[in-house]
Amino acid sequence: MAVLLYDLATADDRRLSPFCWRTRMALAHKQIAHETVAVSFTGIRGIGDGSYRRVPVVCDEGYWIDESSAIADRLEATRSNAPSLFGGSAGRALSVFVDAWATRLMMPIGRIVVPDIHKLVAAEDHPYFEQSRRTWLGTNYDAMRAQRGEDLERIRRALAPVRSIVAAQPFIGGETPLYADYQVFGLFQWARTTCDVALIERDDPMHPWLERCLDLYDGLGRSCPAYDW
Ligand SMILES: N[C@@H](CCC(=O)N[C@@H](CS)C(=O)NCC(=O)O)C(=O)O
Repeated sequence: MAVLLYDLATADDRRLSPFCWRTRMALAHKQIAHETVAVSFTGIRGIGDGSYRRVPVVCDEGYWIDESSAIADRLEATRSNAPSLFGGSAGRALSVFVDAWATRLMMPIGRIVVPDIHKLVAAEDHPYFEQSRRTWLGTNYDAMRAQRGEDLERIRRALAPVRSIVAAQPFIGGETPLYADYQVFGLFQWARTTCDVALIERDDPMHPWLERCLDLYDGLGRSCPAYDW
């Protein structure tokens, strides 16, 4: 197999990483045949030459690369005959903006999903996962759960700009998706593969967009266990 994607997985093979989902969707968008290699949190250090601390990591015909945005750039540059991930320089700039915007949602979503992810990760990951997430989020699982309602409100308010776009057109990219869609979709995959708290309600105008993203590439987003919000 020419292309391998090292993809974060829980003990029951839920593919939970928002960043790996960006890359998985980008690979499908670019019509690149690939295989995924499931890794646990503590398994990341065993990838390649042992220097990686985060996934996604891709081995593209022997060329190793990490960082989801760098991977997207490489796929765009090396597969110029396949559909574009950005649709030109304006779409590439849009993705930089969406990356920064999505990063601001990581903490409130993290506080919602992390206590549930703890129950799903491999047993050998438990001590590392609890300590690292406590450091990142600055609080313990009970306090995260207590804050869920407030975080949910914050997330739903923060989704307003994307909501208004996808209420008016099928995808952020227009009639068809761009990488910006996958950047936002990754956040939803992180949550729906691990947590029964729905980030959006069924009557939210973002819900049809989420369904459209889930339908892409023969239902790729539905290919691992997840909650049906
Ligand atoms: N900026 C990186 C972020 C990647 C990242 O944070 N990946 C998480 C999974 S979502 C990870 O590998 N975490 C490993 C850990 O926390 O030990 C990217 O865009 O690829």
